[in-house]
Amino acid sequence: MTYETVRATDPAVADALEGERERQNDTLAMIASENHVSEAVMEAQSSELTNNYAEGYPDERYYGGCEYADDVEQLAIDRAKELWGADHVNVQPHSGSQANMGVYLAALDPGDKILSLDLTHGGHLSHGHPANFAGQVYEVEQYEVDEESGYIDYEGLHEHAEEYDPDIIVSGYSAYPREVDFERIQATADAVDAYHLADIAHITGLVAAGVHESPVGVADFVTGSTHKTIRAGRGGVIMCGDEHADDVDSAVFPGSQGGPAMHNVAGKAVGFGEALDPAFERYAEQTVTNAKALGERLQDHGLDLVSGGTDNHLVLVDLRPSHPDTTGKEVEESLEEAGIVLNANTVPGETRSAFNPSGIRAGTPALTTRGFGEEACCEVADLIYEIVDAPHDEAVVAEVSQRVDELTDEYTLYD
Ligand code: DSN
Repeated sequence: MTYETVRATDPAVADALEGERERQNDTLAMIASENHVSEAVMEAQSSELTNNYAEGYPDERYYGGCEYADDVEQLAIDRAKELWGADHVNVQPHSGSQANMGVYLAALDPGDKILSLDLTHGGHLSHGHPANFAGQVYEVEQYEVDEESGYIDYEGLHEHAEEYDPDIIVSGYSAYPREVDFERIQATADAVDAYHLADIAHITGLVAAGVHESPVGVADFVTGSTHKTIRAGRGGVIMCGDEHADDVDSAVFPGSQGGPAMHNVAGKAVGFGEALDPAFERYAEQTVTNAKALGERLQDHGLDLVSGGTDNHLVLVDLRPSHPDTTGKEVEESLEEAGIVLNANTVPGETRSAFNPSGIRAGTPALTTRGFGEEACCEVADLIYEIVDAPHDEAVVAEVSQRVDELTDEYTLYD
């Protein structure tokens, strides 16, 4: 995609857009929640649909001029249903957080009780953190992972639910490297007569491709984002059974959003269509294979992985056992200087602040999109280790940077 038209009228913005394209081309994106969409998705996202007001749903709009908006939204809905096997899908949420907001509005009353995973153990702000609307509107208690094993403490969760009597249990996480047993959490939700929201934001693509257990048809509500392990552009999605369809749709519009961002819905339709191609299943499998290879190589270097490994697209490294004086932030900053972009992350039993935590989180969705296989991911693990071991050594940073340049030249991205 070129920005010639923007440049003609607005060189400052064109500079920033071109700078960002170059940044993505020339660095390795390892933020576990990021990916690179196709040119087709980007073109759809920049279409004339950005001009359109389409409040309502296909064939039931509050505005005229929605003929093509209807076509695009129906395509996105039909493709999403096919991908995830859901009875009902709402493709309008602007983000995963807003998808969660839609479910809370559909299922809860203000003051109702949420039981969700603690943020520092891998949860998400929108699962009830005090700084988020969910923590302000609802009563929230949180469960944890077992600090020894790093796995969800399902038994502790069950006991906690029996004591707390929540109205909704939230599963699905932002920094959890293991397969989630949605059926077991559903059994707990059933036992305490609570709804179950499975937020699969991180693993939407893995679930669609069948490389992670699906909560669709198990949990009452499933939310996801459309830009992490699936490459459909930035946005959110809600899935549920037909019995919740009207409540969910009303909670999204008019409950929490006005007109949908139809240009993004077009991006979702294109990205979902791409994910229905059998090649996407191979992509999702390779993403997981790559994460395992990355993790094992980091372990070979003596680094400690939370839970001892990964079943999905991300690894979470606890730096404390191997490098007690090094923080995640220091490593994040030096890695970025060398061209590897990931994020510092809290780890279970965190002893530092969330701003300067003890871990790093690294994901393989974007590298896999670039064409990386296990061997290249092992090399990236070697580079990460070199920086972890000497984050302030300029010679090491320069050497890693040079190797990153070679890798980005070999695995090209956008023209
Ligand atoms: N903030 C995202 C992440 O990085 O996991 C989740 O929304």
